[in-house]
Formats: sequence, C-alpha cells, structure tokens
Amino acid sequence: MLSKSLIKFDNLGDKRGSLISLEQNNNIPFNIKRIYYIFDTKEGEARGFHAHKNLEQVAVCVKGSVTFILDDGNSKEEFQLSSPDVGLYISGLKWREMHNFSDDCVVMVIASELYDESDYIRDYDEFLRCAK
Ligand code: T46
Repeated sequence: MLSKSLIKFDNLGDKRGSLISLEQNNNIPFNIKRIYYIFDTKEGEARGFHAHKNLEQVAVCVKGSVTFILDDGNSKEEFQLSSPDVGLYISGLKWREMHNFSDDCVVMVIASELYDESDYIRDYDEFLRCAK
C-alpha cells in the first residue's frame, strides 16, 4: 500500500505575492541534511528509475510541472506536481520515476541524508526482491 504522500504547505504570502517556508520536523517530516534541484531537463527525458534503502525526501515542483510515479512493489501511484505549495513525501522502499517534465520545470528535493550511492537500488528486479 502506498501511503498518503502529498503535503500541502501554508502560503504565507500577502498582497506582495507568495512565500512558503519549509522547516525540518515541522512541515518537512524529518531532519534536513541535503537539498538538490533538477532543472533544464531535456525534452522527452525521464529521470529516477531507482529506489532508496534508507532515505526520506520531499519533492516540490517549484516551477512548471512533472509527473512522479511511486511504486512500492505491489502498486504504483502517479502524482502530477505543478504547484510550489505541494510536496510529495517519499519514504520507505519505493521505486521512483519522473516523467513529462515541462520546459520550465524546476523540482527541488529536500532529503534526510547526504548523498550516498550505496543507498541506491538501481536495478528493478533487485528492488522487487527487496520489497518482498
Ligand atoms: C531521487 C530522485 C527524485 C550527487 O552527486 N549528489 C546528489 O545529491 C544527487 C541527488 C545526485 N548526485 C549525482 C549522482 C549522479 O551522478 O548526480 C548524478 C545524477 O543523479 P541521478 O541520476 O540519481 O538523478 P535522478 O534525477 O535520476 O534522481 C534524483 C536523486 O538521485 C534521487 O535520490 O530520489 O532524483
């Protein structure tokens, strides 16, 4: 079963425009160790195609739009992200893919751990074995 994965952030904006604040263990449900962002994705490219053994992340499409697919080995769920006030919380062992990047898409990802290649499962069959 995939959990409820979308987090709605309060917009603290006023007549000047919008502002969203992200805080660890508040609207981001873990200690933040790393932030990275994905942008200028070439037309037709997809990304991801891996799972993590021990990582929590929140992905926010701060500009443009992108489709995330999360797969827990039993079922898949698709999420359209197109608003800076929504975060996709990804935890546990989940295969993730990103598709349909708009030209202007910027995805910011907040992560609970530093980058560690040994945390990645990049082979789908190995992921399915681990997910059982
Ligand atoms: C994820 C999805 C949503 C680093 O050196 N440090 C980093 O923090 C990251 C994220 C990547 N890298 C290196 C590793 C590769 O040589 O950057 C290169 C591209 O990474 P990757 O092919 O894993 O990127 P995506 O877009 O397929 O996946 C990324 C994250 O890696 C992953 O954790 O969940 O976004």
